[in-house]
Amino acid sequence: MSHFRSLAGVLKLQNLQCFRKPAVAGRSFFPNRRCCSSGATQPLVNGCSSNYVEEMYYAWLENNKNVHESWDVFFRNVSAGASSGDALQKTASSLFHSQGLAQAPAQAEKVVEDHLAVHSLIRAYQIRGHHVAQLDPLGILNADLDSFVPADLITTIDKLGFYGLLESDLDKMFQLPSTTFIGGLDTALPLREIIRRLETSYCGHIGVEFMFINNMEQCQWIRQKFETPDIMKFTSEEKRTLLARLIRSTRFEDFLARKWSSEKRFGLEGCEVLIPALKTIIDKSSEAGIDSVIMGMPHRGRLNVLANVVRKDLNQIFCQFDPKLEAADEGSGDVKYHLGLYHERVNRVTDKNITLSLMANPSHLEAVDPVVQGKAKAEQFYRGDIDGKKVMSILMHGDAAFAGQGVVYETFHLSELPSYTTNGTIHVVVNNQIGFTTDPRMARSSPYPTDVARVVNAPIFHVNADDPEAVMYVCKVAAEWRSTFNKDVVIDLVSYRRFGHNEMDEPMFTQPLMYKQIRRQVHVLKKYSDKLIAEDTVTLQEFEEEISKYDRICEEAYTSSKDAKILHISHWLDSPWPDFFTADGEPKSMSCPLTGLEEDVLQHIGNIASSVPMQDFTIHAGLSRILRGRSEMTRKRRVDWALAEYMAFGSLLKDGIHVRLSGQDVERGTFSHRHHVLHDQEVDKRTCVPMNHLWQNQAPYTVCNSSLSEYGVLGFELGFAMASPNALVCWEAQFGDFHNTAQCIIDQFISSGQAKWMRHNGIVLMLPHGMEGMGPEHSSARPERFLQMSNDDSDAYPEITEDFEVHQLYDCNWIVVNCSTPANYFHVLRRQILLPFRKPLIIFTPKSLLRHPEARSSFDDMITGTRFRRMIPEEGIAAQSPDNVKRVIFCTGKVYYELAKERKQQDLESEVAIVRLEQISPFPFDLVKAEVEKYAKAELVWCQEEHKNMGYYEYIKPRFLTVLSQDRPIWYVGRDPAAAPATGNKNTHLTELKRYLDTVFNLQAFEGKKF
Ligand SMILES: Cc1ncc(C[n+]2csc(CCOP(=O)(O)OP(=O)(O)O)c2C)c(N)n1
Repeated sequence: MSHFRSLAGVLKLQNLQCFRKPAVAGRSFFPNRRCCSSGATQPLVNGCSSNYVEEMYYAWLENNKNVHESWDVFFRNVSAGASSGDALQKTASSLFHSQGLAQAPAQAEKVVEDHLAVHSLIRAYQIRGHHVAQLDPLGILNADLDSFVPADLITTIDKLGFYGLLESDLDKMFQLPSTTFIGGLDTALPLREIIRRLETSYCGHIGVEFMFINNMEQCQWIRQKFETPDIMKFTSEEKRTLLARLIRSTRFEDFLARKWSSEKRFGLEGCEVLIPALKTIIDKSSEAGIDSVIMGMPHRGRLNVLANVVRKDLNQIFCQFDPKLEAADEGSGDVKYHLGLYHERVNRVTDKNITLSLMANPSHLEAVDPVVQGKAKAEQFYRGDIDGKKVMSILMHGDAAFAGQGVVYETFHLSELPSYTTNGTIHVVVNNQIGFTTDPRMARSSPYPTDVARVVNAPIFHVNADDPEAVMYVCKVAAEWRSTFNKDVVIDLVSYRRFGHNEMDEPMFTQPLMYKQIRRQVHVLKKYSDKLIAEDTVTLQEFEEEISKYDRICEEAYTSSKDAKILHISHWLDSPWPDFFTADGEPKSMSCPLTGLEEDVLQHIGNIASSVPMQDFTIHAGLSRILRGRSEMTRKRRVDWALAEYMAFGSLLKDGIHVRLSGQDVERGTFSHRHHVLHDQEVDKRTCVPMNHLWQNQAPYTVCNSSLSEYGVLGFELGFAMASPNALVCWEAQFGDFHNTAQCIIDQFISSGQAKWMRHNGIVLMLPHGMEGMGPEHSSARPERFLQMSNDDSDAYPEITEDFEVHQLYDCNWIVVNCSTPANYFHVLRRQILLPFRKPLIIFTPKSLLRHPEARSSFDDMITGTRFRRMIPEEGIAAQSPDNVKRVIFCTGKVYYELAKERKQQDLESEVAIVRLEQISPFPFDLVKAEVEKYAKAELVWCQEEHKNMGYYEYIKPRFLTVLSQDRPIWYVGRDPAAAPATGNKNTHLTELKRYLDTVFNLQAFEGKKF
């Protein structure tokens, strides 16, 4: 076989030596047998590409009657040892002699060469046709940023020479390869027609980029969709629907512009086709069975999408423009072009129910992408929609943001991962060829803004947005692509922005020539309506009536919007949880639950956690040791950190709560303590998740190692947590400090999401934290950052009512804890779900404590009747005689163990009390007050291992002073202020540790000092 492959190579090289780019001349082995049947009738001279030779060879091997006589002679000659060139000569001459043809062998070779050239030409259009497609409606820019015309496209007749073809060849017939569909039912076409059809398919208003896809079936599918003659046909009905949608899109923007000429709305003018485009995608997807679409989009055209795609009541949209209306709901709200929405309706085209949700998002472009994906994944998961046949996501992008924002890349890389895939997303780029004031040439290095999608082999359909039918066709194909292959696809709507970045901006400052052209540009609605009127699809009167009808709808909604007295943010919820809250959106109860468990449940989970609940499963010897340790602990009614977590997760699963833990290497655990996925040492890829073997009817447990991303993955998990309140969704950072690459998700969604969008979210962030001499990174999860964003008032001592604890949790924007015991970690995880509302939970999790012999808890602290302790007071000798206590050290987390050890060594257990703050925020004012009053004569110290300008001190200090009515000082002991979170020098680390331990137990340290 290799003989024939090299033969094909020889043929190629001999015949196509004039080609500059070897890729053009066919590049891959393609054992497609479909054309074998025609091989019997096709003579050798009609086709000689490498693929074709191989096809013929396979067919000949099976039976020499399968191929044309010429091939038979040829293969027999080669098999007899002739060189390929000789074989060809011999074949030609024997054939011509036997058939009495007068053609000379040299002519036969020319025919072969020409066929190869035509095959290459076809391929060139498939690969590079988009470079010359007429994509820019303005006709002034090149969508690929380059005016270069590929040498191998026949844009002028003289370029035939590139292939060694002549003008006289234009009317010769050429056999078409199986990798093209331009022939329709014809297997051969004249060269002139071949070029014409290729131009129609690849160089018109659609530019298709797909030949980088490493999948033959997918490439064939796309070729068929764009090459088949006359495939882009629309019925009159479809055209009328398209026109009606374009009218709505256009007139909606016009209406807003008329009524609120000086308001920012980030209008869609120049890309009005987005609305019919989305509607087509939704229609086609609904036809294929989709009944829930989750969308994310930036500012541009958002109000239009809300009005005309999601179908939000127009009067509610118009209310948002009234600056005098006050908000009825709690929270600070958001600007109108960020609000989300959830809406169930009937799709008029398919007559099927469909739910559309547009996710609320911040200004931070593309930040919502992974959030949408997470929510879509969760909906698919909870509905058992494994292949995404019911739920899908659509993401819209601006061209500058799509190219510039790294989270786009991170999101694409989730698209094919089993625990993160949404089974194909349709991306729509509103490519108005400008980013605010920045020209695309300054905004990206890639030819197209969409090149990022190539990493996942997503096809990219560039389309001139001033050709609505081309856009609709592309949308239809994209929807079919998704339902056929369940893979991402990109639609690049090459358009323009009629006005400035927002309605107040003057674009002529920076893009004068472009905007001169834009002013001359005939509106797409005008162009399309003229076309339909000219071809008698609609009459002018019908067109005008449709416009008046929609204008009337807008006017009526505008009038009724004037009656609104108040704004309801709750009307803009993108993820309502109707069964979780009351009809008014309130929690059904207001109690802080007990979170302990029956002893037998603890025992059962402990037993499963120490076992391998699968037959014939060989685990690693080191893991056997760990499991034995768990078994031993369970027997002794004790837990370490990993087992406490097991018990929290396992018990929630028992109650039907889905638990999902995602992050880098979480399955084993960065610190090799978790081991939630066991790997058979004998059978490759055989795994066992004991957590899923706990109870018969338990909820599923998902534990998944993520891609190496924080921004993308945390956003995804946040989205996942939005779908249902009955799930514990946890994201664990590899080390806590890495969370800052996801800072945007933390700031824009987690910290402030409820205030802006009234949306509850119970996501848990597990952030390994602790100064352990590991250097500036890997040490601090930056508690100060989270605490600085906590919304509890530092200066107001709250009213302490009976249900203060739960109210405080309800009012806060997130909960920040640093547990010092496994039992408390267990309780806080369970409390997260047992609370009657949802709040993000930030946990600073330990590293060395995972194995610290003292960091163990007894079942006694976890059984029924026990609960999360916001503060753990001194429980030793000091607590028995508080008046003898000279100093109370308040601290949080791991440093407690260092303090307790040092206190013991210095024999200060009756003079120094140590109090642990487990819930740092919201601050347990009530408990701290009780503790400082108990030790009324003692000096109060806050001790932390972090640097003074980091950690917790800046947060706790004003709150302590509020508790103390500013009457007593709270001294600081810890590391000095610093720029980096920790030293890189082990020795310095230990010196610093010794220094603050010395200070904290030096009872004279603050004598004579001023606070
Ligand atoms: C992450 C981020 N950086 C900067 C901005 C400020 N900004 C708002 S719109 C915009 C231009 C966006 O251009 P493009 O993505 O092409 O969308 P268009 O506005 O042209 O529709 C910029 C830079 C932002 N919103 N988000």
